[in-house]
Amino acid sequence: MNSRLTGDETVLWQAAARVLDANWTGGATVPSPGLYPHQWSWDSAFVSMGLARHRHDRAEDELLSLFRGQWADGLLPHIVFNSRVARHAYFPGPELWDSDRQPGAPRDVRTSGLTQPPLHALAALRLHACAADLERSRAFLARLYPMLVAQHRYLARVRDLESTGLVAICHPWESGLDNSPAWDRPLGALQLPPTGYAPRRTPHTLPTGEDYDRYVRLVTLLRESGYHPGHLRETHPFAVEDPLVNATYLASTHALAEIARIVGGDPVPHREHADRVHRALLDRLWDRDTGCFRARDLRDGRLLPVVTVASFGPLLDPELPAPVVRDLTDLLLSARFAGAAGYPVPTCDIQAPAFDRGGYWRGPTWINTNWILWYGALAHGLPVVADLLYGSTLRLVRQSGFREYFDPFDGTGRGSHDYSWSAALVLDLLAARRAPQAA
Ligand code: 2M8
Repeated sequence: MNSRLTGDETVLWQAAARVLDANWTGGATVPSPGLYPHQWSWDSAFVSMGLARHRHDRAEDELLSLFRGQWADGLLPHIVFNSRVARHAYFPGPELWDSDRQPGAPRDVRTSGLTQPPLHALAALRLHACAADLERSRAFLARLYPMLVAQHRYLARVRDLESTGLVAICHPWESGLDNSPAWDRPLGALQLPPTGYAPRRTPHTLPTGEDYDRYVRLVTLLRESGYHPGHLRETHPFAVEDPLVNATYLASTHALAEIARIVGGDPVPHREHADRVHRALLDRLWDRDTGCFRARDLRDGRLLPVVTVASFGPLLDPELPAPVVRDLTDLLLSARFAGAAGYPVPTCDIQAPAFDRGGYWRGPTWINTNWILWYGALAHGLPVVADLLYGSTLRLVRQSGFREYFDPFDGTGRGSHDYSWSAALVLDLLAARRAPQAA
């Protein structure tokens, strides 16, 4: 047991708050100062929800800082680089992306050219739900709303590659679950030039050198096309509709409707769009045979075979039909996921050959995916599942600290220490229990 964290909830709260204080750089939060020294997109969405419980002003600054990186077409980049950080502190740094040569990218800050799961409208609404000063919070939402609308418009216009209602990711990094076994098949099909060109990574991160060559190859293709929508649509070799990404997109579209209502905008187009995404999720990614959602590879039209934690992402859909919720819950509690793990939820089906208990996104339990499933379970009135996730998540950090990820069988902490979203989401969980109306 980690002696710092065995005390009551106040002890846990204070320790989580200390992590967020330490990782605050003055305008935003880094996921981990040593390993990820810039600002990441979905990290900031999670972090803002924790900050909202601790330093509300910082929660708003966190999101505003991220949106400094937004491109003219609405793309919200997955990394906003801090120019004060040494050039070699993180690979791939700004030079791989060349954002400063893209006419639509911001002039005063360098960014990546990819996205990440769009949880930001959901996060912004959650900030509002626990704001003490509602007038100030409403003004914040009014300022953020057009940026969120632009983010969603980009996704609908540029990433809905087959006009289905769902958005496609064009790189595994866009899923947030970088080396998930779900991507093995499309990545394996990628033609690589004869020489690798990604530098070796620090030993603790698990994607191998060859994975990195593939990741860098995909970025190079995007950059050389000028991040052009036509390239994404017609030629880019990695194009996948992922259930978790689309579930966050749907949840945030609902949140956008609510934000529109709060700031005096029109919620109706957002509601209509949410309905379209909801139907497309069921039509295109629900697999009746396996009783779960699976990612679809747009390049060959087939569903990808490996079932991962992303398969449960659509629990974020408030209108998911009851039989679908039942099938998902059965699978989640089965020996393929929570049923055989002491510290659920593993990020990959334990019975899949690709499962790896220590392999980054290939098996370990992560706090953010647990939080997403907890949030979805609450929305569907599944208190037993929500309690299981709540208890397992707090047990992990009490035992091993705010680590990046955890062994799903024995709870051993792995990856970086004092990882921001692990701390932030613990604050959100603890606060939600104290004041359930804000959950
Ligand atoms: C990891 O991703 C970055 C690339 O974006 C990396 O491997 O260097 C993932 O865990 C991702 O989900 C996360 O947002 C990021 C920063 O915490 O790290």
